[in-house]
Amino acid sequence: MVNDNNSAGINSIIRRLFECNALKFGQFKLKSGIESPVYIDLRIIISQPDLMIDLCQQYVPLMKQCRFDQICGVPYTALTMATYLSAQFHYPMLMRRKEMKQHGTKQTLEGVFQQGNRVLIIEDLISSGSSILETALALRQAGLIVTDAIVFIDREQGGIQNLRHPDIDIKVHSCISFSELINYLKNEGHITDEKSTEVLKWINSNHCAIPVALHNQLSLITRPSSWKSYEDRARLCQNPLGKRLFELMKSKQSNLCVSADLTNCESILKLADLAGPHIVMLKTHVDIIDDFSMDFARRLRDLARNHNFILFEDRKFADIGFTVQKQYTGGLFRLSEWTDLINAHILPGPAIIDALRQEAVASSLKDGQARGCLLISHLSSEGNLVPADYAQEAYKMAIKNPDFIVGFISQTKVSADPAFIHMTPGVKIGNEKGDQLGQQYTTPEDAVQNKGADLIIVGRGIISKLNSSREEFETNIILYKKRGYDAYINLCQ
Ligand code: 5IU
Repeated sequence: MVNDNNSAGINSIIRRLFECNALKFGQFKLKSGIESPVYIDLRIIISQPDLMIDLCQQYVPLMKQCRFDQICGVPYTALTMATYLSAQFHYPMLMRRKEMKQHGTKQTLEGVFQQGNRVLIIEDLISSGSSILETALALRQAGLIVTDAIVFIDREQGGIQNLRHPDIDIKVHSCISFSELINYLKNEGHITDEKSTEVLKWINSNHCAIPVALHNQLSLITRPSSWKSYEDRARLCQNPLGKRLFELMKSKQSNLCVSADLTNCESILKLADLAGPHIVMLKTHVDIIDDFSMDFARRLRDLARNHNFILFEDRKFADIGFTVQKQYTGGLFRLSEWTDLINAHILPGPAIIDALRQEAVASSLKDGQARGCLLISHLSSEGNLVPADYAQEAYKMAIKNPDFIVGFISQTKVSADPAFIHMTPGVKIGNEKGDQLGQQYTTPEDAVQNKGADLIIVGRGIISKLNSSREEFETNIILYKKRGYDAYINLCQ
């Protein structure tokens, strides 16, 4: 945050950064492959000692707010900044190697420390938070305590929220936010109004997540035993439906859910019968069916029993507890009688979970079948307004209700707890990036490896072949099944 005392100082730093090309505007390809209209490269300050000193001074008031014994810079740029801060203000430093040493002691941390010491992380800027997390994991693995990090620029791409996740729990303090920086450059006439609007819009719609492989490492600290196979994960589930789902994924060698977005009962039953051997779950939107009847629901349930898959009604409950109970049990659809799984928004607050659970338990007592609920943590549609900390709030509600919440409908990993399943829609094989109405597609491999999906949800990619020959339908669905499952298995190796 720019405060009055040091805003003059920080403004002069921003101007000098701009003048020496550390802040660039144009078209840049980022490490992630995304094209960005702005590029920030603070590495060059190592060649400008006066700028380096002034910039590091900005960290000092924030450091005074943190409790720590030692500091550690994230390699490489911030290593130089941490060195200055350490030497100038007499804070003992630690150094983390980015690459594992091939000879000698093989240690990744250099310097003197004791287990239980508190380490403050110094970084130049934050986008997803991955670099800070990597450093924090190395420090925590060595028995050090990490609670805070300081960065110069917050790119406002969700990194601060990502690191507030309860599995990570690092508070990041920043000297200046991206929008403050852009506003300053605009007000001083360094960039045009149009440029400022363009880059602020870009930043707002380009939030970034912690990569799946890194998120998975979190559980290595809390659960050192191997957990990655679906079998291992079934054992960790408190919810019997979650357990059944992981077991099905193992026994059917499938992590495929078909989204039966069809508008008449016969075609859904045909799909269920043809897809049944290859899927672990069939998802419905019953309110799009023209001729719904409870007889259809019973026939669908019989097919689900015969082919051994789970029935998921994508109802997206989002009302007060009193209302969702009635929507779940009553009306034309009487969902609680025949569906295994439903989903809910967390927007109305935690009572929505209690309300749905009460009815799910009552129905399970009647028919002996386990029921569960997913929380919606993200949406796949373009320009959706789900805020950056929504997934974290979903996670907090899920960990309070592990008996009922099976996992998340997500676009990135929400939890490192292997008992929770992550299901990802918006999956299609081919080059289509989306449809005409905001849907955004990704491949099975990208969904599993980069978006943290344990299970992929595929609608039109599969149902479009329902009226083709049986052989063509099967070849296509088997391709989805194989690509989704292989992607998961590859991730485990
Ligand atoms: N669905 C999404 N995105 C979401 C959520 C649900 O696409 O974020 I939450 C549903 C909508 C549709 C199915 O029923 O998943 C995807 O169908 P296609 O694969 O045909 O796009």
